[in-house]
Amino acid sequence: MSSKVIYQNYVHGKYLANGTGETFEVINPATGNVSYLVEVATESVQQAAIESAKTGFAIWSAMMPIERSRILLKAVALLREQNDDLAAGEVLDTGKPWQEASVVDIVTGADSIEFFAGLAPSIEGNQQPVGADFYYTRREPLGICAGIGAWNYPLQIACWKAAPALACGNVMIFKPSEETPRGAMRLAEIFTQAGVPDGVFNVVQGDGRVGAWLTTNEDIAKVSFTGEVGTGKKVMAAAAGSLKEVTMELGGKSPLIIFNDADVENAVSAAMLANFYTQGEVCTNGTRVFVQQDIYPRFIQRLKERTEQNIVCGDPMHPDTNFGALISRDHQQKVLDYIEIGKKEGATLLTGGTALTPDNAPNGFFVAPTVFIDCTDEMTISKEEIFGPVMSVFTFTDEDEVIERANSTHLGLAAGVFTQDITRAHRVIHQMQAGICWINAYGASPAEMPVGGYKMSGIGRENGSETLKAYTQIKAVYVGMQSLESPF
Ligand code: TXE
Repeated sequence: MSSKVIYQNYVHGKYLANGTGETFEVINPATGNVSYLVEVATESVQQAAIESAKTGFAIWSAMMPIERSRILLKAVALLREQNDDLAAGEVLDTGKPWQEASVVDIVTGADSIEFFAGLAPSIEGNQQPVGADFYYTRREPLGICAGIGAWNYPLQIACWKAAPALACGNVMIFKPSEETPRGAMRLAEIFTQAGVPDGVFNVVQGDGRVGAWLTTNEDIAKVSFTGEVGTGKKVMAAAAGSLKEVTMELGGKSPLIIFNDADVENAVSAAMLANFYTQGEVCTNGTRVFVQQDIYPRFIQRLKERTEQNIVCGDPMHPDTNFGALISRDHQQKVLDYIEIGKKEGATLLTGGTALTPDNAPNGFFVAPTVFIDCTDEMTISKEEIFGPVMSVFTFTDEDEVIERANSTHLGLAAGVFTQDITRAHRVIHQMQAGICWINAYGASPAEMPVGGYKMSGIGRENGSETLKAYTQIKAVYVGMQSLESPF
């Protein structure tokens, strides 16, 4: 019998036993040890979650939006009060540095809930006269929404999906990645503490099989999914069976373009942020760095120096650590395999390229911050999402060339441009086939800014007032003000 803590599924404002005792292990990526166990959402839990959501919806959707807003804002206050404890939980589940989690993960999750709580009372329909008659519209909630999360920003992703859904009067059944179950459970506890009625935010645990159930269940109106492109296709295909609406936040292989006139230090900062923040496990990462030929030597020199001098890899809870462990041993091996392919296909290692065993975390799943130069567009490491700390650097001559090369991918999540020429910056970024773009910046994603991909990188948006439309449906009501004419 394991001595580890066993968490359960969160249904109707409390933890619910799954009846079979079937559990899965959650590993701490920095130590390789089992942190805790979680019960899988069995059929009895799944059914309970649906019944609970129906009950919650009847109460929550009948509330005034301002009432929903008040309750959600109490949850925001609790998230911010509990920031450090919640952040520590994210570090233990993901292996990301405390330096990041303590200032980004919970903060950006709370920001999104705060943003949509503020919008809730402004959701309105419209009215237009039609002769003596008139029609009006109502924006009504969809009902039960499913959220399916990835493992790189667990609590933030749960918040970003719950915020617009709940603000609009929907309820959510959320399944976090099986790699990182903790954050969603803490969010559910906080929602209950804040006064969110039972059943409005339920958390079911398990792998793709539980996820697949969410995508096919007839009582679920919409699925919001974050994950790999391949999984996204399965989710969308499964959702088609019951005509669910979908939001797809998928992978990327995004370009970061550095022109000759760019500030070198800022450009190097962007390249490092876009490849080494969260040890490279960020969907919007600019993993294809295109550098114009004149600035290239200086850029490469500073990139190597700063990568080798300024990155502190180790125990992610240590305050000095700014580069943590990858999510699992399998993922570590997947990234190392890509590095070997890069070498085999002729790219040159500028720095990194191996696993790391830091003294203060010798058993964790670490890979060195890695930079390949002399890359060609045809290489595997130039085309496929690695989702680890592996940067591919290319040179280019002119603007038309780099635009064509940057867009030559089936993905289209993000893009960045560094130049002091303001007209060139906007001219180039407007031609990027990507949904999330930065000029002389990289990675910032405030709640006000809608984010989502072009092409195979996704459908729909998260954050931004745009996203409210994805969580309401329009009802038109025509009102006759006179006796009804009829030929019959
Ligand atoms: O994804 P997976 P991961 C992307 C990132 C990378 C991926 C990494 O670019 O590609 O996410 O996350 C569940 N039906 N983004 O490895 O394996 C599974 O249990 C239903 C993009 O977690 O696809 C997990 O909960 N669900 C993003 C979830 O899907 C299924 C930002 C994701 O798993 C399923 C962050 C199935 N058949 C990461 N199979 C963005 N664009 O914003 C698995 N799952």
